[in-house]
Amino acid sequence: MTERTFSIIKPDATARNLTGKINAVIEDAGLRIVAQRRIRMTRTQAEKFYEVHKERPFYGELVDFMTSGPVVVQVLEGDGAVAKYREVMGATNPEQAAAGTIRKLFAVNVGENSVHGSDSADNAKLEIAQFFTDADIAG
Ligand code: D4T
Repeated sequence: MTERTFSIIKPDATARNLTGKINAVIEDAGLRIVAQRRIRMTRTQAEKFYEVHKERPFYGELVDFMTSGPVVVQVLEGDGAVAKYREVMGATNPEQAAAGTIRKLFAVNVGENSVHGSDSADNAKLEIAQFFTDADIAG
Protein backbone atom coordinates (compact mmCIF):
# COMPACT_ATOMS: atom_id res chain seq x y z
CA MET A 1 0.00 0.00 0.00
CA THR A 2 1.39 3.40 -0.96
CA GLU A 3 1.86 5.50 2.14
CA ARG A 4 3.88 8.43 3.41
CA THR A 5 6.37 8.77 6.22
CA PHE A 6 8.18 11.71 7.78
CA SER A 7 11.96 11.94 7.81
CA ILE A 8 14.50 14.30 9.34
CA ILE A 9 18.13 14.49 8.28
CA LYS A 10 19.62 15.56 11.62
CA PRO A 11 22.26 18.25 12.41
CA ASP A 12 25.18 15.78 12.64
CA ALA A 13 24.49 14.78 9.03
CA THR A 14 23.89 18.26 7.56
CA ALA A 15 27.12 19.42 9.27
CA ARG A 16 29.04 16.75 7.36
CA ASN A 17 27.36 17.51 3.99
CA LEU A 18 25.66 14.10 3.95
CA THR A 19 22.23 15.19 2.68
CA GLY A 20 22.90 13.98 -0.87
CA LYS A 21 24.39 10.67 0.21
CA ILE A 22 21.48 9.98 2.58
CA ASN A 23 18.96 10.93 -0.13
CA ALA A 24 20.69 8.48 -2.47
CA VAL A 25 20.18 5.64 0.04
CA ILE A 26 16.52 6.67 0.44
CA GLU A 27 15.91 6.78 -3.33
CA ASP A 28 17.84 3.56 -4.00
CA ALA A 29 15.49 1.84 -1.54
CA GLY A 30 12.53 2.83 -3.73
CA LEU A 31 11.26 5.68 -1.57
CA ARG A 32 10.31 8.92 -3.33
CA ILE A 33 11.14 12.28 -1.71
CA VAL A 34 7.86 14.15 -2.35
CA ALA A 35 8.63 17.18 -0.13
CA GLN A 36 11.83 18.48 1.41
CA ARG A 37 12.93 21.66 3.21
CA ARG A 38 16.11 22.66 5.02
CA ILE A 39 15.26 24.53 8.23
CA ARG A 40 16.68 25.50 11.58
CA MET A 41 14.28 23.97 14.14
CA THR A 42 13.18 26.30 16.92
CA ARG A 43 13.31 25.06 20.50
CA THR A 44 9.50 25.14 20.59
CA GLN A 45 9.27 22.99 17.45
CA ALA A 46 11.80 20.44 18.75
CA GLU A 47 10.14 20.24 22.18
CA LYS A 48 6.77 19.63 20.54
CA PHE A 49 8.17 17.11 18.07
CA TYR A 50 9.82 15.02 20.82
CA GLU A 51 7.08 15.54 23.44
CA VAL A 52 6.58 11.73 23.70
CA HIS A 53 10.13 11.50 25.07
CA LYS A 54 9.64 14.31 27.65
CA GLU A 55 10.14 12.02 30.64
CA ARG A 56 13.18 10.22 29.18
CA PRO A 57 16.61 11.17 30.61
CA PHE A 58 17.96 12.21 27.21
CA TYR A 59 15.11 14.63 26.33
CA GLY A 60 17.02 17.84 27.12
CA GLU A 61 20.09 16.71 25.20
CA LEU A 62 17.91 15.61 22.30
CA VAL A 63 16.21 19.02 22.03
CA ASP A 64 19.62 20.77 22.32
CA PHE A 65 21.02 18.58 19.56
CA MET A 66 18.06 18.97 17.19
CA THR A 67 18.31 22.78 17.47
CA SER A 68 22.13 22.88 17.21
CA GLY A 69 22.21 23.21 13.42
CA PRO A 70 20.13 22.92 10.27
CA VAL A 71 17.99 19.86 9.58
CA VAL A 72 16.25 18.67 6.42
CA VAL A 73 12.60 17.73 6.95
CA GLN A 74 11.17 15.40 4.33
CA VAL A 75 8.07 13.52 3.26
CA LEU A 76 8.84 10.11 1.76
CA GLU A 77 6.32 8.11 -0.26
CA GLY A 78 6.27 4.49 -1.32
CA ASP A 79 4.93 1.02 -0.78
CA GLY A 80 4.91 0.43 3.01
CA ALA A 81 6.99 3.60 3.43
CA VAL A 82 6.86 3.71 7.26
CA ALA A 83 8.32 0.22 7.79
CA LYS A 84 10.58 0.44 4.76
CA TYR A 85 12.23 3.66 5.98
CA ARG A 86 12.72 2.21 9.49
CA GLU A 87 14.56 -0.64 7.78
CA VAL A 88 16.64 1.73 5.64
CA MET A 89 17.56 3.84 8.71
CA GLY A 90 18.73 0.88 10.80
CA ALA A 91 18.76 0.51 14.58
CA THR A 92 18.74 3.67 16.75
CA ASN A 93 22.23 2.81 18.00
CA PRO A 94 24.58 2.62 14.99
CA GLU A 95 26.60 -0.11 16.72
CA GLN A 96 23.52 -2.32 16.39
CA ALA A 97 22.53 -1.18 12.90
CA ALA A 98 22.68 -3.60 9.98
CA ALA A 99 25.20 -3.18 7.17
CA GLY A 100 24.12 -0.77 4.44
CA THR A 101 21.65 1.15 6.64
CA ILE A 102 21.91 4.93 6.92
CA ARG A 103 22.84 4.76 10.61
CA LYS A 104 25.49 2.10 10.04
CA LEU A 105 26.95 4.12 7.18
CA PHE A 106 26.80 7.60 8.70
CA ALA A 107 25.68 7.87 12.37
CA VAL A 108 28.15 9.00 15.04
CA ASN A 109 26.40 7.51 18.10
CA VAL A 110 22.91 6.83 19.53
CA GLY A 111 22.18 10.56 19.91
CA GLU A 112 23.87 11.89 16.77
CA ASN A 113 22.26 9.22 14.63
CA SER A 114 21.79 11.16 11.37
CA VAL A 115 18.09 10.50 10.69
CA HIS A 116 14.61 10.28 12.16
CA GLY A 117 11.73 8.31 10.68
CA SER A 118 8.13 7.96 11.87
CA ASP A 119 7.36 4.78 13.81
CA SER A 120 3.74 4.41 12.65
CA ALA A 121 1.40 5.65 9.94
CA ASP A 122 -0.59 7.65 12.52
CA ASN A 123 2.53 9.38 13.83
CA ALA A 124 3.69 10.00 10.26
CA LYS A 125 0.49 11.99 9.59
CA LEU A 126 0.96 14.07 12.76
CA GLU A 127 4.66 14.68 12.12
CA ILE A 128 4.13 15.62 8.46
CA ALA A 129 1.41 18.07 9.54
CA GLN A 130 3.82 19.76 11.97
CA PHE A 131 6.12 20.81 9.11
CA PHE A 132 4.21 20.64 5.81
CA THR A 133 0.84 21.60 4.34
CA ASP A 134 -0.85 19.53 1.62
CA ALA A 135 0.20 22.15 -0.93
CA ASP A 136 3.90 21.54 -0.10
CA ILE A 137 3.67 17.90 -1.13
CA ALA A 138 4.16 17.29 -4.83
CA GLY A 139 3.28 13.59 -4.90
P1 D4T B 1 13.84 8.65 16.02
O1 D4T B 1 12.59 8.90 16.81
O2 D4T B 1 14.76 9.83 15.98
O3 D4T B 1 13.57 8.09 14.64
O4 D4T B 1 14.63 7.49 16.74
P2 D4T B 1 14.20 6.03 17.10
O5 D4T B 1 12.73 5.84 17.01
O6 D4T B 1 15.07 5.12 16.32
O7 D4T B 1 14.66 5.99 18.61
P3 D4T B 1 13.94 6.39 19.97
O8 D4T B 1 12.52 6.72 19.73
O9 D4T B 1 14.30 5.33 20.94
O10 D4T B 1 14.75 7.70 20.37
C1 D4T B 1 14.36 8.98 19.92
C2 D4T B 1 15.60 9.82 19.69
O11 D4T B 1 16.31 10.05 20.89
C3 D4T B 1 17.69 9.93 20.66
N1 D4T B 1 18.27 9.13 21.75
C4 D4T B 1 17.78 7.88 21.99
C5 D4T B 1 19.28 9.67 22.51
O12 D4T B 1 19.72 10.82 22.28
N2 D4T B 1 19.81 8.91 23.53
C6 D4T B 1 19.35 7.65 23.79
O13 D4T B 1 19.86 7.00 24.74
C7 D4T B 1 18.29 7.11 23.00
C8 D4T B 1 17.74 5.73 23.24
C9 D4T B 1 17.81 9.30 19.36
C10 D4T B 1 16.60 9.21 18.82
